[in-house]
Amino acid sequence: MVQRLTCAELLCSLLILLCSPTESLAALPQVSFRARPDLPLRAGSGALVVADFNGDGYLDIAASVDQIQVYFGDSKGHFSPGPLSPSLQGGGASLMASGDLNGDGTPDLVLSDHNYVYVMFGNGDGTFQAPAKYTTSINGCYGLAVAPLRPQGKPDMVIAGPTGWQTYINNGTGQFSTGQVFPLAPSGGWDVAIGDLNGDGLPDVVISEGAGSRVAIYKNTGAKGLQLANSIALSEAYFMALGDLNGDGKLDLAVTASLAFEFVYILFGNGDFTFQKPVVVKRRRLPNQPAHRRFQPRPHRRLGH
Ligand SMILES: [Ca+2]
Ligand SMILES: [Ca+2]
Ligand SMILES: [Ca+2]
Repeated sequence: MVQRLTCAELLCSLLILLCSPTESLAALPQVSFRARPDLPLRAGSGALVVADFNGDGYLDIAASVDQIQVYFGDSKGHFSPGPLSPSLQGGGASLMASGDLNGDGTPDLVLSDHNYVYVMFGNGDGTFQAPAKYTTSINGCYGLAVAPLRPQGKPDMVIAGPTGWQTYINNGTGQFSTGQVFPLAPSGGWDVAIGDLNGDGLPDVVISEGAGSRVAIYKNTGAKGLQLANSIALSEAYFMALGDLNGDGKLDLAVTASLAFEFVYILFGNGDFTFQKPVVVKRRRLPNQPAHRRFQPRPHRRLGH
């Protein structure tokens, strides 16, 4: 959950920088950025995730290529290449998340190549153990997130995929069993966001349905698991982030509309699984940026192919 909130804060900052502010967003605090220190990545790097992988107190970056490459941070915005670890057979991962899955104090990795979900335990020095593979109940994986869904529990996994979404429950040692499975038709689930939407201390789950043009909000009831609490029609709702964008203490939801990222929906939360009417923020093209930088839909591959 920490990682998702960090992403949300980053998305909020990027929105302010990139987008034409509407009346509602104009009240947000203005931010500025120093010149960016670009980090050259190994060719073919797919997914990235941020955590302190060597325990020195500074956030690091793990990038998935044919191997897992860690870049150690110095807290000043500089990163230096660290060790490599074997990654997934046949190539890198397209999706990554991080959390301490086995409770040893070291961040671990969750990865997916869109077909399977993999867990790699961290060794505490920037290297990782060989991946353990999990077959999904939803015919693959389009989006994933990691957070403890149960009080005092170790992080669980939530996966969205071609035929719906599901949870994997952590037994406390980083071994997972299939939890709840929610079929979604016709488009399945696209992305996952986890956060406490009603302030009861239990993380709730939001699933975007991509071409299904809906986001569905599931309440974490504790003993009775996750239950649908609300669904909101949003045309082509793809990638999401949760964060408190207006500082009222209630989580808000940012959703990219279409795979071309042409605009973003901002939904200010009411703290009870409902949201205010979406604010639509159009993307503003930066100088020297191509007119269209379209992202290709993720391949819809079936298991075993
Ligand atoms: Ca570090
Ligand atoms: Ca660990
Ligand atoms: Ca808010």
